[in-house]
Amino acid sequence: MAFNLTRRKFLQTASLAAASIPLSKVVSANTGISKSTLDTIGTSGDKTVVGGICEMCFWRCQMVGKVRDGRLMKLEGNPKSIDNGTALCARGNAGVKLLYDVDRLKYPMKNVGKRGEPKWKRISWKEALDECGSRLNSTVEKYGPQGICVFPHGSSAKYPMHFFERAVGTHNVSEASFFQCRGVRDTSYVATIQKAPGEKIDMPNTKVLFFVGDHLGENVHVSHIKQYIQGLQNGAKLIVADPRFSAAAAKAHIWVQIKPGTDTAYLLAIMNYLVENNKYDKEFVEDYTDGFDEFSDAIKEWTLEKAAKECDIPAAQIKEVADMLANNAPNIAIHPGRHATWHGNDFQRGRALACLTGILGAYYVKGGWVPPKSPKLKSISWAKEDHGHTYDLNYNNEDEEELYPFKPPGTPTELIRDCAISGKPYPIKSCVVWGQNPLQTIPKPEKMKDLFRAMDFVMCVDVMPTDVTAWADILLPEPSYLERYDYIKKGTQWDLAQEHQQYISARMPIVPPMFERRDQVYITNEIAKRMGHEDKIPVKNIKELVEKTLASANLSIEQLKAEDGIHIQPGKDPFEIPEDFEVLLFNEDIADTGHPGAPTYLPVPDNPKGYARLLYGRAPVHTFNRSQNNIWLHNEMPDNPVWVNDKVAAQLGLLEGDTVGFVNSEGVKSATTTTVKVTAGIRKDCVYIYHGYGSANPLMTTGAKAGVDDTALITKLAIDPESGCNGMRNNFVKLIKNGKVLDIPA
Ligand SMILES: Nc1nc2c(c(=O)[nH]1)N[C@H]1C(S)=C(S)[C@@H](COP(=O)(O)OP(=O)(O)OC[C@H]3O[C@@H](n4cnc5c(=O)[nH]c(N)nc54)[C@H](O)[C@@H]3O)O[C@H]1N2
Ligand SMILES: Nc1nc2c(c(=O)[nH]1)N[C@H]1C(S)=C(S)[C@@H](COP(=O)(O)OP(=O)(O)OC[C@H]3O[C@@H](n4cnc5c(=O)[nH]c(N)nc54)[C@H](O)[C@@H]3O)O[C@H]1N2
Ligand code: SF4
Ligand SMILES: [Mo]
Repeated sequence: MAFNLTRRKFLQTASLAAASIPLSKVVSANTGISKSTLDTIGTSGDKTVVGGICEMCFWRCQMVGKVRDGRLMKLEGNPKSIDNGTALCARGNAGVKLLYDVDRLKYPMKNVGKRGEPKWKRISWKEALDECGSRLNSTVEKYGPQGICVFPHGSSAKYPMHFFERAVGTHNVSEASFFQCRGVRDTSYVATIQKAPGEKIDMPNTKVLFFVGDHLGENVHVSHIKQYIQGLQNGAKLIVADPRFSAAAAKAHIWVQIKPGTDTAYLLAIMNYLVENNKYDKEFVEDYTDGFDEFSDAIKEWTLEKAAKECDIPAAQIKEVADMLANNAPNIAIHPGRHATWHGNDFQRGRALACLTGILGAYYVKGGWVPPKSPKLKSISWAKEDHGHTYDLNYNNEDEEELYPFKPPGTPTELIRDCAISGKPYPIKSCVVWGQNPLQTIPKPEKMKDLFRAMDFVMCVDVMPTDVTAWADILLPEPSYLERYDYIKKGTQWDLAQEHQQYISARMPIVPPMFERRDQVYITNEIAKRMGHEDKIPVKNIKELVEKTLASANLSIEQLKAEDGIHIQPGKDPFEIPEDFEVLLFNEDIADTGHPGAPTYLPVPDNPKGYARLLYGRAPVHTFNRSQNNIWLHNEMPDNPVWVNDKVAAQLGLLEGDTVGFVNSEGVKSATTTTVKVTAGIRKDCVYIYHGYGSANPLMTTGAKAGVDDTALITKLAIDPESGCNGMRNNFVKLIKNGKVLDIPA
């Protein structure tokens, strides 16, 4: 390295996430903004380029790049940011290594071998686009627009997604961030408080933080982590319900080692106790809620004792938690969750979290759930047309979505996969994958392969050769987030107690794109021209899209650059309760669809004899599989050891560091092995691995075959009945050591 710092030291100073340093040391107590390393490293000749917006994950922190002779040397948080400040996490810092990763896709490629066993031939952009245009066209001509399915994710996938949804007219669009992530959280809150909740809790100013499965610290989003740490520094009590001793559980005042899948029973018992003992916020309930009587009737059965048995935790601890919440209400922050697709009973858990917040009056108050008011900008994209499908987060969708009345926007993944594989009720024959890796992020990956096999045409736009790219007929390379214009990041200052401020920033390239990579607007427009939609093209190029969006706030790229990449303006009071705000403790619309109108616990299947439940979560220094080939991050966490309870390990004769493989209850074996982590920090009935490892694509020369792929073992679906989202945690495994399958003791 050119700097006079070793790589390891560099990562440590820079990283919020590196497990070796306590977060509180990185973040200063007053501002939460760590001192910029800008002054201490790099040489004076380095040029600072503003306008960077990270996309190593989807939190999108604001950055600057230090560029020397046209080469990016280092990324830092933008000192002007009132959100992430000068802090980036380990992954954000390591973006440099994605940029220059030699394995990255460089040219358009055509697969002249088989899907899944590709032989790549470099072709020209014209050839590639002609083929995409004509193949997609012929699908539309033969089968109609719904014959195309789209799996998008990330900032570069929005424009093409809108093209296929709005101009072409297919509703078969399934975003990973909805159907495998937060869609069910959003619709459960919409069905309760008319709004998607975000992660909008006022943590810095709260008295009690309540996390149900949120593992902040391993789940790393910089400004969110800053809020969390500030809350703890300000003396907030922390309650964490998690079957595992997560990074958050390690900081908790109360760790609830709950049996997986039973969280709704737990929340209902807390609420029932509060109601029965008159410990809820009567005034708030009177003024702002609806359906209290039906609600309190419906949850009556959930005594502390009943829940204690169901959740396998002490009744006294449930009471302790309930009292801690009630004694500090309304200044309590109940985290709405983020990755909420767990066990297929997730809509009801979301409803329970939202109702608990309601009966304790913790909406729009200091330390409670508060939605900061962001600047308004016009969305510049393909015009919406009437194709008979909905575009918004609106839970009363019509037609085929009646199956899942509280589904997020788009079509549930399973409906698309079933339709594509069976050809019923209609054929789906082309597939567009853009910034999603469904072979490692959608349960039952073999079914995904069946979908690809059933296609006439598969195109994929990506930056790395991840698993899904091996299934494309045409593979197109995009510039990374460091080489392109696109995303507008807007928001408010991270601490609501500070003066209300808003910001607007736009992603601008830190270095120009290399090789033959082309951005989303170029690719989409060229395909649109070839599919007869030229007249609808909304912008000529990506820069125009950014300019037009900024213009709606009287800004321009030039002005943003002059303002160091971030425009800051006065904000609005986030605590003001909207006129139509209402917490629907009982929701008649839900009851009308045949689902429970009051939050209800739906039990999940128990472990089959001899199996442990497979749990998974975030690796603090990786983002899913997308960062596995990043050499800095790989070196920090090269594989994902499986957490095994110490007593179970003793019974099985397993030692720390033993090599093991997995077999699940449907007979699927892991393709790779990992090592054992023996710990008292996990329940006996489950094992845990970090998600995103074990890539099968050998073209990722660092990341391939590192660790075990959790998704490959997630072969049983658990579809949430209200939302159609994919639960993933009703899968059960045994460990294999030296070829011997070990039964997990009951
Ligand atoms: N088993 C299991 N499955 C999960 C989860 C889990 O914890 N366990 N988590 C779920 C959650 S919360 C989510 S949000 C989803 C995420 O699901 P995905 O969006 O599928 O996850 P990523 O790994 O981010 O994969 C995205 C793909 O985008 C590519 N990519 C990265 N940058 C760019 C870019 O700039 N342009 C383009 N075109 N492509 C790019 C990557 O190389 C990768 O192939 O996964 C869900 N699925
Ligand atoms: N470093 C890093 N940070 C990330 C990401 C990343 O890829 N890497 N991805 C981002 C994204 S897109 C998302 S959606 C978020 C997800 O982050 P979160 O929403 O916080 O995490 P999950 O993956 O849902 O949850 C994992 C935790 O749930 C616990 N758990 C498992 N089953 C149960 C259960 O039945 N009940 C309870 N109470 N707990 C249970 C696990 O033990 C684990 O600690 O992280 C974000 N942050
Ligand atoms: S949390 Fe980390 S990876 Fe995510 S956007 Fe911020 S710096 Fe990048
Ligand atoms: Mo997510």
